[in-house]
Amino acid sequence: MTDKTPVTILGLGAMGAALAAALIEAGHPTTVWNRSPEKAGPLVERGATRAATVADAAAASPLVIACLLDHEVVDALLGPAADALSGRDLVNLTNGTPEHARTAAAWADRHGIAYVDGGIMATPPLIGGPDAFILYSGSQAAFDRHRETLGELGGARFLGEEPGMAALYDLALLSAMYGMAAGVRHAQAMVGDERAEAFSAEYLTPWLQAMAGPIAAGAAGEESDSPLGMQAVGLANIVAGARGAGTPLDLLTHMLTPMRDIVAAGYDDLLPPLIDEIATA
Ligand code: FVH
Repeated sequence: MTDKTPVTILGLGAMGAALAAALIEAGHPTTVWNRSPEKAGPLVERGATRAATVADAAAASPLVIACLLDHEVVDALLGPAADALSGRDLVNLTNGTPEHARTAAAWADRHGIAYVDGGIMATPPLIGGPDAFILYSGSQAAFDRHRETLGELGGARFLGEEPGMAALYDLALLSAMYGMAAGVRHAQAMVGDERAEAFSAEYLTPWLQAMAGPIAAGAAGEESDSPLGMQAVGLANIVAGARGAGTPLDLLTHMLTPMRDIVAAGYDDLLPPLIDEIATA
């Protein structure tokens, strides 16, 4: 016997399987369901119970966690299981928009289901470890009931009862990640494939780690030690250097337009060469 809350996981893709594994590891009675049932095998070997249907899985636990491909799949699977979910707490960790979250919360409310939407800020191997955190918004009561259980998956951060907040922050953080990934690829392309690995390990990773804080603070309006005029000149040099290295300039062009406006607004003496550089990018 255990006093740990029984949990159901719907969806055993890379992430759902990691969530289930962390809960089993923490001692929660864990019921799993997946469209392709064979994916439950390794989890059953570790102690999970495989449910034959979504409704059976939902009925097995007071806390049901969905981690599926997208909200269309969630709707298709959970719609017919609404009666089984009624009276339970549903935490939906499927990636989606704030509008998806609000629609799901309204649907849950109509069926007597307490709904919490979530955004996972981790990759599957990080789940359950110190670097994982998960954003939640929606029913405060349901979140409070399961704060400890959800904490087994990674740091649990509640953003309030507006159901779309977790999705909004999730998508904003992901947009920063994809922007960074594009910048990394651009930097690696500039130095060339043969140097990319050593360059990344020795210089790029420490550089990005050191810069993340100052960049976020500067974008949030904190005073910067790096004057805009200097940055505009530097950006023009990056464009010229990338062109010299034969690297496509697409990534830089979206930064050049606002920079051109900034330069036009206050750096008249820098304007002609920068406009030339930018105009030909
Ligand atoms: N993996 C990651 O790095 C990210 C980290 C941040 C959060 N995301 C989101 O988590 C959701 C699930 O992602 P995933 O990594 O588990 O994705 P997959 O491995 O592709 O698994 C998809 C699951 O969805 C099931 N599924 C897909 N289509 C259907 C359908 N038509 N009917 C029923 N189930 C469906 C799929 O089932 P199966 O293919 O195994 O039968 C998997 O269980 C996602 O929102 C990420 O954005 C992960």
